[in-house]
Amino acid sequence: MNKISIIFLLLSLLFITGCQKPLKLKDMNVVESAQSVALYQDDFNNISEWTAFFSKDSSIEVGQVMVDNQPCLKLAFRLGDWGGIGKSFSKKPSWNINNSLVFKIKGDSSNNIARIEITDNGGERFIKLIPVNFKDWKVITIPFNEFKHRQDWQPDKAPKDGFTLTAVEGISISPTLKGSGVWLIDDLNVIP
Ligand SMILES: [Ca+2]
Repeated sequence: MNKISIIFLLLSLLFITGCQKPLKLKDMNVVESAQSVALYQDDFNNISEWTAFFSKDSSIEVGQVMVDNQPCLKLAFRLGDWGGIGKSFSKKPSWNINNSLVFKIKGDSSNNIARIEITDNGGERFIKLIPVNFKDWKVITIPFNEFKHRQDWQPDKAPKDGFTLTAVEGISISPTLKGSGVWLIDDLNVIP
C-alpha cells in the first residue's frame, strides 16, 4: 500500500468513526452514574411489557433493535391523530417528586416533539414535552417536578390531586405532531 492509500484509508476510518457520533464522554458518565444509583431501570433487554397504542389514522410500531451489541427500544411512527408506546408496571414503583427520569434517545430528521407521560397512582397523567430536533443519541434528564398535569386529556375517573408517585402505574412515550419517524430509546432510569 502506498502512502496515498494509507492516508486515504485513515481519512475514511476517521470519517466513518465521525459519522457514528457515539455518546460524548459526559453523556456516558451521566448514564453510568444514573445506573449506579437507579431506583428503577429499564435497559430494554426485555420489551414484552411495552405496547403500542394509536388512533385509526396512525400506525405505531414498537420493537427491539441492537445498537453496539446492546438491545434498545425502537419506536417507529406514522402519526395521524394520536399514538405512542407505553408500559404498565406490573410491580408499581414508588418514586417521589425529587427524583428524576434519565434516558437516552436517538432522534431522526422528523423534528417531532416527544411527550413523556407518567401515569401516577390515581391514573392521573403528567407530561413533559421534549423536542426531538437531533439525529444522534442524546441523554435526557427530566426532574419529576418539571412534569405538568396533562391538559388535553385525562382518564374520566382520574383524581386531580397532584403528582402522586407512591405506586406509579405506567409510563409512555409519544410523538405529538403529524408525520413519520423512528426513535431509539435506551437506558431508562429513575434516579434520586
Ligand atoms: Ca395524582
